[in-house]
Amino acid sequence: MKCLSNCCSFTVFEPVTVRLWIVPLMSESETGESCDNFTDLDLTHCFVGTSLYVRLLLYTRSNLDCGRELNHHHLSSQPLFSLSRPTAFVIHGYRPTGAPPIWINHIVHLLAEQEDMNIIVVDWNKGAANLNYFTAVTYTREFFHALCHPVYLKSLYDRAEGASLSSVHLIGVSLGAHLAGFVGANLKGKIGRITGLDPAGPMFTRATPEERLDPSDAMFVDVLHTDMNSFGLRGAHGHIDFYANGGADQPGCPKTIFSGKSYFVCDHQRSVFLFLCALNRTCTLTGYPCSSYSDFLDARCLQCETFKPASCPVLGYDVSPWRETLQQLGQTKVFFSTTGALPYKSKYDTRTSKKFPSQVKQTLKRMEWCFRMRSMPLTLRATSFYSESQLQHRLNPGGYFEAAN
Ligand SMILES: [Ca+2]
Ligand SMILES: [Ca+2]
Repeated sequence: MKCLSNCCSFTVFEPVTVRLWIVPLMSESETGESCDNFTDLDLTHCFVGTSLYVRLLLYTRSNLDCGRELNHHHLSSQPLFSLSRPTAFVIHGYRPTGAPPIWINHIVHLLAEQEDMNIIVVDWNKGAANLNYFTAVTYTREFFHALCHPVYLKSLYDRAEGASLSSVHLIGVSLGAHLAGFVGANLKGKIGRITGLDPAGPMFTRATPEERLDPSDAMFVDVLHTDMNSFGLRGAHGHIDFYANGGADQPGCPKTIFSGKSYFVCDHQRSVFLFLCALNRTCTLTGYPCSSYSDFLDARCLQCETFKPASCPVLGYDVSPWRETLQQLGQTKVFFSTTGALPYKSKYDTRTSKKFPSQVKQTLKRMEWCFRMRSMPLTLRATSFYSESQLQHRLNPGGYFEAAN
């Protein structure tokens, strides 16, 4: 069935006729330009099921609010697309309601603020909008052919003087993160960067690196985890894996099913909102290398010497201060904690007085850290400046440190 107008009807189960209202794929901008919109579907489409159909919508600083659909096999036929600029592909995930992701316009605008680039929104809403999640997962396997045949993409960059696949950045959300991995793997890992925002867990928990996002899929892979115990994927999958608040549950998200849809999606969606916040520089989310979240909370992971002269890695667009070090390290797990609402302030910053010698500063940092992170009895490790007994502290609910003995 093909819809030629904004409204089409068809029979699902005789004699019930379902009428679908489809938001036009094209609209006019304020200046009268013709714009291509993200595919807007509804629950009825999801119930009936959609087949995979991929659209590439180009945004640049010249057309930030007016997408232009690209020809899959002739990207450069659109005059606004320039191979001399870096290119970011934004790939959404499973869409159980069929509605466009609410964050698409935000991420387009924020990416354009970072630098002058081609921003290509990969609209695979037809395919992602299925009540049956497993159908959407199946589509991810054939996705890269529909997105833009890897051989074509490679030859496009090979032919262009001064252009390189290393200037391509794939940003994938949930299932989109694995899609980005498949595209990257088919390009032999020559894509510059893949950012995976809470890569999807269901159907991927036992996947091999070839079957999911992994560090070999691009020259640099950074991953953010926010819902590992539900819709996200456990484990480390990039050169750097950021674990927000431990990577499983997020502060401010509902704890009971009585909160409705938000109960299910809040932790998972937080990955997008944290990344937007980082792009917007509203929040500075520094990740501290650590073996576990528990050790992080106990302030056992404050060392950033590995990254000198830079500090510890910060979530966001610019990874240049840490990129080479992280590539050499192989895979690094880093942790940070946030508050439960915008601007998702980090609960800890590294400000300490320069008047103190380094060991005292370290102790003060640990005390401040525990003050912020824990509301339970805690023990600080001794340094040569303080005896073990001096470092026994208890944090009371009022927020004051007390000597325990
Ligand atoms: Ca892979
Ligand atoms: Ca969770």
